[in-house]
Amino acid sequence: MTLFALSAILAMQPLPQTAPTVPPPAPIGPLPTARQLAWKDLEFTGFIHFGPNTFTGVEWGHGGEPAEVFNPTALDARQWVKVMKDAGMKGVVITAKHHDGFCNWPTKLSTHSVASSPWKGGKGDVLRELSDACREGGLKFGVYLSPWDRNNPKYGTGEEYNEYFRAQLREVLTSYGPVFEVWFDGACGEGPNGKRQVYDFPSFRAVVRELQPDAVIFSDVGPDIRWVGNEQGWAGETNWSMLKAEGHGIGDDNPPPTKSLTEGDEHGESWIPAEADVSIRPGWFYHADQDDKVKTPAQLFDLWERSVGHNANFHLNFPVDRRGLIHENDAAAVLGLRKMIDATYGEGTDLARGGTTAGDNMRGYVSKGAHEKPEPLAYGTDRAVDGDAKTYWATEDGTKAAMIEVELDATKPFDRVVLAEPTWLGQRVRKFRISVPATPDNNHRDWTVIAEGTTIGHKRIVRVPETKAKYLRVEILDARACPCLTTLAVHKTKVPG
Ligand code: FUL
Repeated sequence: MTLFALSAILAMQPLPQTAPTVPPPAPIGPLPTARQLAWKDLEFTGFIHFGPNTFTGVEWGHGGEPAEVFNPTALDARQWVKVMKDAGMKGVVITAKHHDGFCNWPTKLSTHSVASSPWKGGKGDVLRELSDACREGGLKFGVYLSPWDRNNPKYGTGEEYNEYFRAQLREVLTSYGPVFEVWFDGACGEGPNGKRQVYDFPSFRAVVRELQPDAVIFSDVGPDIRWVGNEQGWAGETNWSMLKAEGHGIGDDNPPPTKSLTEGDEHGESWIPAEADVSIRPGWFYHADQDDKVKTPAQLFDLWERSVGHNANFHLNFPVDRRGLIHENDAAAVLGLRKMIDATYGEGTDLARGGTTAGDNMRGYVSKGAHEKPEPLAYGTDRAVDGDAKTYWATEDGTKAAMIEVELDATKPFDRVVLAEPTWLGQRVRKFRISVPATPDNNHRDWTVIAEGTTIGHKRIVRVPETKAKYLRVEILDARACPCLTTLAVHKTKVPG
């Protein structure tokens, strides 16, 4: 059957009359908050690890390092922002304080900070330089503040340290303008006196909500964003934005099973989407002997597709070097990644965009006879190929399976199919299948399955074998509620020239 024959059959179906304005599908919970939706749209963000470890060459400082070791020779936060902006990142999170307790801002609460270092004669403030550069360059600014503090004598005392930590949070959340993300590491080791601390996370979160209500809070179990369960930068092919967070803690304190962090949980009671973090080098902090171990653009592209393309955000770390710059090798690699993304997914690369579509179920479709001239439908199949992430193809309530077809430019091969759901209505799709006509005459009777998959969510990039076809069919085989798609796109990977 051709697309047009299919449309004609649809047109002949005695579908019920509907009101002129068709209501959207009812959302199915749990649902994202506005701040979670805004964060998800960022897709690709930067991470900066910088502090005494940069100068001592370790990953975890013991907290006894003298502040004198911190002395970048040419720190330029504008260079960091330029690299990240050029790479297409939308925000950056910096280690305001790592486990060694050294503060990258001149805190009034401790002497273990940039104020005691030789850098800029003790007058420097890394958070100020970065937040100013972010404002100028149009990048969102976020902070990592490690609760584990191997320097502060209050660590391990209980409420006294928790109060210190909340006061630090207040400083960083009130001094540098809007903060889009607050990153709570779960590590909880011993402090300078050998004691461990019991963190009061509910009270830490309350400070963030009070001072930066639009900021998302990251930890193993959210509340807004979850860790993806590995530090390699990829999410599961199955990846629900829901998580069973109840009863689980942060760090070593009864964490959720790794699989549920990597794949989420269809039955999770909370909407907590995944952030996939990884460093562009083996270490989070700078080590000169890793200058030749920077991930290649092709490796980064693979991770980008397996994070952003698996319904997670990609959070890529740069270990700023001893000069206070993103190293040339790291900058070249991430700009190489950008070129690869643009060559494959950039403007004008979608072979399905604006193509003729059909489907076996369209919400609010009313037949006016076999020879009708189709009118644009609020939830027609064409909404999935219009390039607008806010419009979507939707099906009638009660539907669990539905099919959409698109006519492609037959002359070009492809190897990627991109699908996306309107996640503000909840994540729905459990299972899908992608096919192309089995015969060169496109008889529309025989189809070859080229891929099968599970979840979709905000964005699902499906790697399919290189295929040349005139038509593409996506069958949603199972869903939690009537299927909807904002995007059906088709691309061919290209090595940039
Ligand atoms: C981990 C930390 O222990 C590492 O040093 C690094 O900061 C990474 C992002 O999170 O838990």
